[in-house]
Amino acid sequence: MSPEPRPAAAEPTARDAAHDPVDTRLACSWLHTARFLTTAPELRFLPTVTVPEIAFVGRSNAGKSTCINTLTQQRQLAFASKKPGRTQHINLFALGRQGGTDAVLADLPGYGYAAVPRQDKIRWQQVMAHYLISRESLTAVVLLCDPRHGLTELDEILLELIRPRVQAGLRFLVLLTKADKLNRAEQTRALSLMKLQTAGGEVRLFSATRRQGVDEVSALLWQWAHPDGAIPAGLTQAGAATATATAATTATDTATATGTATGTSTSTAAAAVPPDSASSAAPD
Ligand SMILES: Nc1nc2c(ncn2[C@@H]2O[C@H](COP(=O)(O)OP(=O)(O)OP(=O)(O)O)[C@@H](O)[C@H]2O)c(=O)[nH]1
Ligand SMILES: [Mg+2]
Repeated sequence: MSPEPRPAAAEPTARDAAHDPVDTRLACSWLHTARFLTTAPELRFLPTVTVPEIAFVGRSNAGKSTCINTLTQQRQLAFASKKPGRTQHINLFALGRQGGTDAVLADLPGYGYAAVPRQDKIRWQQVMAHYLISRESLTAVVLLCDPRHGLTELDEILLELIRPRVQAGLRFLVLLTKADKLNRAEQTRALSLMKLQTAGGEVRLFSATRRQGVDEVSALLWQWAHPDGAIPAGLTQAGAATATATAATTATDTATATGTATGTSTSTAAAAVPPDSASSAAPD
């Protein structure tokens, strides 16, 4: 555990975004355009992307894939499963209207699941570290953390890994997932604690089943992807106002992702992250 304060988040905040209802409608409509782009076992097989890329990272079973499905209002876009370790590749989803792409979401394999063989653990953690350090299009990271478990040692290592990039402008948000499992007092306590741990950084409560935090997070992602406020072609405010908010709650693992991994990356050697032998992510 590092005594250093965690990376603080960049402005503007989700709270600011939530003050503007147009932003929320636009954001939800935009997120609903998400479609599968590609899947790859490691960074060097990912295509080069020239638009902002937002990665969802965190412990196995934290709810990353479910969060992506909820935000995009699609039931089976990303793999989600009760069984930890379900996502084993880096999966990219393109966002944008009329065939255009103005941002990409990345669903990363989770870490910390004890039942995974040691070699697989090391490989996944290296894949993730390599991606976080070297992926040039990465402009934002959403760290999902189940507040019932708090930050794990591997979460702390991840925070240290991305600190230099956060200081250089990478956006960063901690989502306290499965907030529906906590009562109101526990939620308040968890939020305060995580804000302390992230040195006042951006932290939000999130529940896929109750859609808690969905509008705020959607608006924040929209702002991250469109920092100059420009509305992409084909996404008018009138169109956005009619966007459906079909809630994707808990998705199942029936989808198959068979995208072709193309392109190259200019990345350097992966940072060695120790396997998490102590903790185990128990399925809910
Ligand atoms: N109660 C509740 N359960 C949730 C929520 N989000 C996800 N889950 C459940 O948590 C389990 C794991 O969800 P996933 O989205 O597959 O988690 P993941 O972080 O992608 O897991 P890996 O791919 O293994 O890294 C599934 O059974 C989900 O239904 C939530 O907000 N509330
Ligand atoms: Mg997953």
